[in-house]
Amino acid sequence: MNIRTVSTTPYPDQRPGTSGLRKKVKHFQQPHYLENFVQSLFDCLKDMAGKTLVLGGDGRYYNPEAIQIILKIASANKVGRVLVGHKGLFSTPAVSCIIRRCKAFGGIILSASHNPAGPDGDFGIKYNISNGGPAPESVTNAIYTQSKQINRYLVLEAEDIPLDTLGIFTLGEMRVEVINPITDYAELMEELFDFDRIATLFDTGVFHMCFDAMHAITGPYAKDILEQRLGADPNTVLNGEPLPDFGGGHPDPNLAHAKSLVTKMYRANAPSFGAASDGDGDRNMILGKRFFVTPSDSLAILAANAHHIPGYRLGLAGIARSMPTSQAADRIAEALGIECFETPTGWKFFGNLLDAGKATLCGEESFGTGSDHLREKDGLWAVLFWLNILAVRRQSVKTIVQEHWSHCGRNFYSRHDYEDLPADLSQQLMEDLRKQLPKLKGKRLGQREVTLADDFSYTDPIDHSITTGQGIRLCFKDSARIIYRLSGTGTQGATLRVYLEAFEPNPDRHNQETQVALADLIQIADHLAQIQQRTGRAQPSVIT
Ligand code: VG1
Ligand code: CO
Repeated sequence: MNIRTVSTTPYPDQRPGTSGLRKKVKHFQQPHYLENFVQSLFDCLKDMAGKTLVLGGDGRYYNPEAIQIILKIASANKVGRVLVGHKGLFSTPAVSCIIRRCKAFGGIILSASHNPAGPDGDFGIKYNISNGGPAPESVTNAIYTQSKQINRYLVLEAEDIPLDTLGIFTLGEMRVEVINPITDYAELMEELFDFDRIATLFDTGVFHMCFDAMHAITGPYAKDILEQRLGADPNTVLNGEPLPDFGGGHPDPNLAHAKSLVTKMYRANAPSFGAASDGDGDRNMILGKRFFVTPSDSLAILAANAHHIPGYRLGLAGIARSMPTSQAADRIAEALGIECFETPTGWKFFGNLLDAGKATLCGEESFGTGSDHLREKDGLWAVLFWLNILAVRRQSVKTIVQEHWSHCGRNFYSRHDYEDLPADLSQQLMEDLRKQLPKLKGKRLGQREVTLADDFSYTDPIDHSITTGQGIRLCFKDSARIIYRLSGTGTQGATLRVYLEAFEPNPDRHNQETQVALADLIQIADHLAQIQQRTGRAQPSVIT
C-alpha cells in the first residue's frame, strides 16, 4: 500500500458559503484545489479514523473524477468505510437519510445545487455531520482556517473504484461499498406517507401529475417512487435522465427556470398537479392546474394539513423558517398553538432545532421544505406530502391554497434577484442601507410605518452560538416586510436578493397579481437602496 504525502500551498478562497464551497468547475480543477479542501476537512475531523463516510453527488460534470480523488484521500486518512452511490450519484436528502440510517460519521456531497453545470459551469462540495445535516459554522470555519495553512495532503496510490458496479471493494485498508442510492430513501418515504392512498388517487384515472427532474439527480428517484411504487403514468417524469450538464439548463425549480413544466401546467388540458426539483434534489416547486404555490405558502399548508399524513399524525412540535421566508408559517403556528422559529438563511441553522425536537417542519422561501425525517430540505418529500394531502382531501391544489388563505389571510410574497453585480457595488449598497437603519424606525415610508429596522442576527436557542449580518430587514406595522441580503451561493460577481412581503386579510383581495399587490413595497425597496440608480438595472434578473 502506497500512501503519498504531497506538498501543497494554500488557496485563500476556500471559505464555505450558505451551503458548502462552490466555484466554477475550472476553479476546482486547478492543481491540488479539491485535494486541499478535502484534506483540510479530514484534518478537522480528528475522530474519523475507522469510521463510515457517505459520498455522492448530483451527477454534474467533474462528479466522477472528484469522487475517485476523495476516495483515495479518505483511504490515506484512515477512513474505515465509504458508502458511495452507484455511479457516484446521491441526492442531498438521500445522503442525509443514509448517514442517519447507517449511523455514519458524516457525508460528503458533491453539488452546486441549482447552479448550472458542465465544463464551464459550477461545482461544489459540502460536508454533513453525523446527524445528517450540513456542518454548522463552527466546523466550516475550522475547515476554512485549516485550508489557509495547509502544506501537504495524503493520498493513496491505487486504481479507480468501478463506480458503475454495485458491490464491495477495498482501497488500501478502506472498504468501499457501492450501493443503490434510492432504496433507503424510498423506504423512508414509504414509512412517512400513505402510499396505498396515493396509489388509489392515481388509479382514479382523472388525476394526472407531471414531475420535472430538470435532467438532474431526482430523475431516477422520481421514476422509482412515483411511477413504479405509486403507479403514476409512465410519462409522469419529464427530463428524467441525469446529465453532466443538466441538459444545458438551470435546474432551479421556479417559474423562470422550469420552463417545460410551467408550459405544461398552464395549458388548457394541464395535469392536476405539477412539481419540480433542483440539481441535487433538495428543492421543490409545487403547481396546480394553472396555479403556482409559493414555497412560503407551501410550508404553511403542509403544517395546516400535517394531521392527514401518517408520519405527522401525532402533531408538530414547532415550525422553523428562515428569516426572509414569509410569515405565513407564523400564522398557522399560532393557530395550531405551536412555536415558530426564525433562523438565518441556510439549512444548517435548522439542525439544532430539529435535533432538540423543537421543530418538526422547516422551510425556506427559496423552494426548500423539509422535516425532522432527515436533516436537509427534501424535494421529493414535499411532493409526496402534497400528493398525500391531495389523496385525502380530493380537492384541487388551487382550492386547498385559497381555502388556506381565507382562514389565515394571504401573505403576498416575491423575491427579486439582481445577479452578477460588481462585488464592491453590492457591498456598498448594503453598507449604505445599514447606515440608514437607526433613523428608519418609526418613520412612514409611503403608506406604511416602520416598526423595526435592523441587520438580522441570530442566537441559536440550543448551543447559543451567535450569527450576525444575516440580512437587512424592515418590518412594517401592518406585517409587511422588505429584506435585503447578498447571496452566499453564487460563483460569479454578487447577487442582491430583495424579499418583499405584504399581508392581506381580506379574501376579496386575495386574487390580485402578486407584483401588483407588492407594487408600493417594490418602489420603497428601490427608493431606499437606490437599486436602479446604482446598478443601472431597470429590472431584477429573476423574479420568483
Ligand atoms: C440560497 C437560498 C437558501 C438556500 C441555499 C442553498 O442561498 O437562498 O435559502 O438554503 O441557496 O440551497 P443564498 O445564500 O444564495 O441566498 V441549495 O438547494 O443551493 O443547497
Ligand atoms: Co439544492
